[in-house]
Amino acid sequence: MADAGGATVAFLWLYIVYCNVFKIAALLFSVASIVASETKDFAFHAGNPISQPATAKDLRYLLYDVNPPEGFNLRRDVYIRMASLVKTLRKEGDWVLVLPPWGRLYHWQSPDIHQVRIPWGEFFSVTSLQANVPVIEYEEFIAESGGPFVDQVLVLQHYAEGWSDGTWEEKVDERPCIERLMYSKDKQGYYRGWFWGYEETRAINVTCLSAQGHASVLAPFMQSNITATSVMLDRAETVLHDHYAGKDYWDTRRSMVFAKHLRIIGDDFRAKYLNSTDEKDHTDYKEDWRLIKAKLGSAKGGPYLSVHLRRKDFIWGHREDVPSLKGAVKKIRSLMKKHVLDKVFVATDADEEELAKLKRMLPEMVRFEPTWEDLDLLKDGGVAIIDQWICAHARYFIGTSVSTFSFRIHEEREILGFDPKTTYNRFCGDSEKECEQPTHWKIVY
Ligand SMILES: Nc1nc2c(ncn2[C@@H]2O[C@H](COP(=O)(O)OP(=O)(O)O)[C@@H](O)[C@H]2O)c(=O)[nH]1
Ligand SMILES: *[C@@H]1O[C@H](CO)[C@@H](O)[C@H](O)[C@H]1NC(C)=O
Ligand SMILES: *[C@@H]1O[C@H](CO)[C@@H](O)[C@H](O)[C@H]1NC(C)=O
Ligand SMILES: *[C@@H]1O[C@H](CO)[C@@H](O)[C@H](O)[C@H]1NC(C)=O
Ligand SMILES: [Mg+2]
Repeated sequence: MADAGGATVAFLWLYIVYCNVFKIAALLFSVASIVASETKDFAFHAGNPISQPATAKDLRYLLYDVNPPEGFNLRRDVYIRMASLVKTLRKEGDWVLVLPPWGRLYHWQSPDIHQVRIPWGEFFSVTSLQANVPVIEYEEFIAESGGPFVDQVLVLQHYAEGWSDGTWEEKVDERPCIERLMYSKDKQGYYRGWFWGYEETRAINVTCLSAQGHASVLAPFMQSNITATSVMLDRAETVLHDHYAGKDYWDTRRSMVFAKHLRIIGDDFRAKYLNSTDEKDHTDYKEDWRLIKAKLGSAKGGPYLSVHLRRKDFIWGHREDVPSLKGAVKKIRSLMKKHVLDKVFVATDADEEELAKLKRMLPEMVRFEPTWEDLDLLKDGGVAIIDQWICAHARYFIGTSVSTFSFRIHEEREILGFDPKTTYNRFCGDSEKECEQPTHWKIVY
């Protein structure tokens, strides 16, 4: 089937080389001033000890990490919770969110590819994130805060006793650690741990914190009981969204703009193989997410059906709500007929064996299949984003039940202004005659 296109990849090489040169220059000449001049007033940014010596001593850093087995798209959701917490913290004090490098994800199994210590800039537009809340990459944190040290790690956990007398209440308490601590003391008395693959990073203190409630339930404790400059929350997925699908949720979600090089590759692929361009499809995009406010139903989408077919761990448990390949293909054909679409783009994590079977049953399917060289540059995370971007631009989308990968596509389509009927669809299991369809979450601007 289709490859990513040699010219695009050559362009990408230049782009990444350019980015790396830029990154080094930025570190040498002070990150903030360059970012500021590049983005003018587009982004506000973290305080900077060089340009703002008066506030430097008050600057505090929030770092976080997520339970190792969690995948890319749940991690994107946890980012939204932490951004919300930082907004709350910033009501009292100059807090900055440090972006946890990507790596060692269970699903990122492509062999021979270096997939740790990946900065957010490889997947997302960091200036777009900064227009929502001050964020910095981890390496900027090291450079800015004086070295690879985290003052205080708080490992979040639930309450050992569960909900006391069955009533839910929001609370936070320092408690002994329930699970085995994933940090150990070295000879110098510092704590060593995973720290996103940065072996030289050490924590000065690690304690456990039982927390129950929304992300911002942590704010009073962090403001009053902790004096450390840099505070890392481990197991950050333990806390809930402050207000799921509210204005603040959507501000943060809209700011999570995919990195430009990934969007360009996705757009080139759409044009080349799917006869799809923003102009024809009414999916115009603006670099500044704050200017995007598409009316529901205004996006038409490219002349293809898009499908997210989640397999692997979703079928190992023989879940009732996930179809067999045969069931999925039957549904795909009926949707193509109903919507008069002769092309189908398939995003899937199916293994080799299932993929071969799917190709036999659905020979006309179009997939984004990177070469090894492409993959080496884009990484599994970049390929997943390109798949999501192409799915997001189709005239009609159908995803897999309770997959966060599919949920993120719903949101992307909501931002682009698709009619909800073309977005909030999922495959039913073979034994389900009808099944409950995903919820429509409307953007609050
Ligand atoms: N490229 C690509 N990767 C996928 C696809 N579906 C799943 N994956 C991979 O599998 C992971 C699934 O984990 P996650 O993001 O947590 O989504 P969820 O488990 O479906 O809720 C993704 O992050 C990708 O690495 C797909 O359609 N295309
Ligand atoms: C924070 O400190 C105050 C005052 O010392 C104390 O009453 C409170 O219990 C502490 N909070 C937590 C969560 O430990
Ligand atoms: C570690 O942090 C806890 C919680 O803030 C504090 O009670 C304790 O004194 C700290 N230990 C050291 C050695 O700083
Ligand atoms: C692409 O789409 C346009 C309509 O938007 C159509 O006129 C044209 O024939 C299509 N090209 C191909 C190759 O399908
Ligand atoms: Mg997952």
